[in-house]
Amino acid sequence: MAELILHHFAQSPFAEKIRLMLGFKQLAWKEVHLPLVMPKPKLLALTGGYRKTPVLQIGADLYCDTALIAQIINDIQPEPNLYPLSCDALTRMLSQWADTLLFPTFSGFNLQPRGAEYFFNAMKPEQAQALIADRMAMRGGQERIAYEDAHGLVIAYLNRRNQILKDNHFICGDQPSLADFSCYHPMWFTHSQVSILSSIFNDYPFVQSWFERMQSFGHGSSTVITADEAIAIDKKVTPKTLPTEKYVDLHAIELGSEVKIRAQSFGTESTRGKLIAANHHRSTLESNSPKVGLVHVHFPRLDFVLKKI
Ligand SMILES: N[C@@H](CCC(=O)N[C@@H](CS)C(=O)NCC(=O)O)C(=O)O
Repeated sequence: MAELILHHFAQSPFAEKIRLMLGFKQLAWKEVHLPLVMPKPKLLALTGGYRKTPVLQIGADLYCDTALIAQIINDIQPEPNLYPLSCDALTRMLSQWADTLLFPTFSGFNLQPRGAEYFFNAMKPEQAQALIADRMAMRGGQERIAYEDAHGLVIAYLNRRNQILKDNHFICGDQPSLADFSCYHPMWFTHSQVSILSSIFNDYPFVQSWFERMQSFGHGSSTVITADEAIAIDKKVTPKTLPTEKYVDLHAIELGSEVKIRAQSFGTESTRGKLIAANHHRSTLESNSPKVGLVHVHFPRLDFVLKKI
């Protein structure tokens, strides 16, 4: 089986979403520990510019964003299925909602003002300052959702989730699916990084027992390697042959054009390369540099902006 290398750091909720999936699928994987803030020269050499956490590397193929990484892991190890047939579209929609709305709402709750004090006090002051400045810049200067608003929303969302989980073991029914992992990681951050706020969950017993069921999947088995070792693995191979499929052109950009691609919001640094494939779900850029050789960098189509250079 292809060797999975996850570039991530321990405190990252989006990385936890993937670590837990790797446990759910009982996979073995390698991990490269990333710095929490820029600069990340070795990651950027591989991705051509994408900086977020996590990134999945398989040889000379780099997969950006957990929406795509989840699909790749499921393709490699289809059972247990993250997209059960009975709720394939629903679980994808709920997952996108959780990653783009539930997560920032929880961040507003987790990181102001008691939670922030608790979280940042665990670091050296200069580390805390660097992290705050880095994430402010990633938000383009936009403030987090205010604590009072976030708190009210978190309660409303927990109430709804508690109702769903009263009659179901998982969010879409009896089986875990993608949406469970996306709803899990913001709550995991509260429990693991700002446990001073965890008492908010006490009123939601069905959410709590669901959380414990999810947590019991674990992380599979992993081995730590360095970023240089990951680059050496990449340089030994060429990217996987792309599947023969129709190019889905949504932007009137011909295949083979030089393009840049970036996340729609939060961390909008772009990746440049040659557009070599795109279907409804993902686009693929090819780039070639002396540092990492020929790589294919893959992005989800949803929530990403594609432009011809
Ligand atoms: N939509 C992205 C979000 C990833 C994300 O925002 N990750 C955070 C860490 S949890 C991040 O990149 N922070 C800045 C960094 O690590 O450089 C995904 O699903 O992968």
